[in-house]
Amino acid sequence: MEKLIITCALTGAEVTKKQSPHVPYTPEEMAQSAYEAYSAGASILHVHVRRDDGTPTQDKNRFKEVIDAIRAKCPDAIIQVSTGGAVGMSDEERLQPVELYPEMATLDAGTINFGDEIFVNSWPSLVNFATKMKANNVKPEIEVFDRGMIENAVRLHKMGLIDGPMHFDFVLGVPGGMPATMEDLLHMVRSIPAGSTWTVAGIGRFQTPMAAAAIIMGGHARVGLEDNIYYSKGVLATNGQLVERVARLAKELGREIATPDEARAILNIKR
Ligand code: KMH
Ligand code: ZN
Repeated sequence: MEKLIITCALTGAEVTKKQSPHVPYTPEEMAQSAYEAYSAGASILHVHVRRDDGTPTQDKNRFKEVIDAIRAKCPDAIIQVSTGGAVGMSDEERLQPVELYPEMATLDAGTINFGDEIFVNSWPSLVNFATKMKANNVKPEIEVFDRGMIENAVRLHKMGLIDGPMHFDFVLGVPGGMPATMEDLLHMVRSIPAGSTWTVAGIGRFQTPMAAAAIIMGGHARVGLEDNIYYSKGVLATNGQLVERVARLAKELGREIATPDEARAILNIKR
């Protein structure tokens, strides 16, 4: 089995310091939390950015500040910027970090109910996002919250807007999206084109079980405070602790951890 790529979703757009003091906001906090995750075995850092007061933003300058701070501590980590941003942002706002030519960016592959809100990703938006990523040589991580989104990605691939082999992230357990069960994960894995790679991000208490399933099934795992703030019931986690646990589980199960360069080779990313 190929080595395990661990992605750490450092902060997201929704969780707050009120919920957990470990949620990083400032460039310094982001760099420190990224360093702990990277040292524990994360080769990809999934980056959203916040203002100092925690407000989510897609501002290009703020992204640059955060990426520079992370780079100083984690020189070879793969930076994956979010183009999902926060619910309600415009496409132009969300696409700003792609102008920094990151190695990877997320491409959210369809519209879903997202808790009480609606996360809008219309077909014309998907074409727009994929076109910009391709033009800037950015590898998309296709974020899939529901089965039909795989078909949107396949259609973009057939149009020549996403190169193969594609890389998917199944985000399972969002209220409004697919649940985080073994049956659903298996269905997703069987539905992607042959040769594709995949990661799973289980939301909340499903984070560790889904990561364990990925380790066993030959997929890759995403953990981090964006998706889950707890280490165990009622016990808050840091990003470093969440990554460390997955790395430990992988070792116990005989799966080696990919370095950033090994992750680049697996995902076909040329620096
Ligand atoms: N914050 C969510 C609305 C992504 O990073 O691309 C979208 C999200 C997905 O977090
Ligand atoms: Zn995200």
